Amino acid sequence: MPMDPNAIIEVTAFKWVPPFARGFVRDLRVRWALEEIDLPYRVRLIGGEGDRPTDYSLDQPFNQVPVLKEGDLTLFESGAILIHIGEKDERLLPRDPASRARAIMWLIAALNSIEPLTGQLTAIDVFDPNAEWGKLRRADVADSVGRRLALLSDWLGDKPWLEGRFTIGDMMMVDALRGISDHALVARHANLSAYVQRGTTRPAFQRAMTAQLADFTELQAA
Ligand SMILES: N[C@@H](CCC(=O)N[C@@H](CS)C(=O)NCC(=O)O)C(=O)O
Repeated sequence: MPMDPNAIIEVTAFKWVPPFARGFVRDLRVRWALEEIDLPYRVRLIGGEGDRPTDYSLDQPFNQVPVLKEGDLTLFESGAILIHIGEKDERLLPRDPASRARAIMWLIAALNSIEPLTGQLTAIDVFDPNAEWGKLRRADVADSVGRRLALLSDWLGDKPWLEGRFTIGDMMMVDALRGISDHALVARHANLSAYVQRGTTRPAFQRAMTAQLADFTELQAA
């Protein structure tokens, strides 16, 4: 069924998260993509852990954010949502089939080859910093992340973006890199630091960040 071109897009976000997570909730990726192509959207704010609307799992089986709704379409998974938004505008996803495929490849690389490793570091540094198991595992995990980033840095070289031009693959990669709990691992590579900086100083990213932070309307601790 063709999509209604006038349907206003809705993005789900949390009205409260702990301070460390503010600015890093994954609806930011969706807001960023929409801001890049000047597509207006409205936000549906929902409660945090233990406080989801009762029927929310019909939209997002894992009870997470973001969800995008557009007319009859409901989508979850930030990667799928970015591809969907990218399809709307060549500035985010090239029309040439090979370039399009490679942009999607990088988006998946960020989700599948970077975030699973960096997520292990987050689990230690952010979620369980005093745990004995974390102290035993951390050096090995940091080494694995470091090796992966060195290879990414080699690939990027002196290019501004992973495929030479900005795509949804860069959006996902920049967001994955800026979320690494040990910033020194990125800072080791001047080109990766500059890449993250290039992404996060884009006006659209800044607008998305400001909007997410402004939407944490429930400021008391849960
Ligand atoms: N793979 C999902 C992950 C979504 C996700 O991890 N969302 C977090 C916020 S960044 C969340 O809703 N956490 C609350 C929970 O898992 O209950 C995506 O990329 O959309």
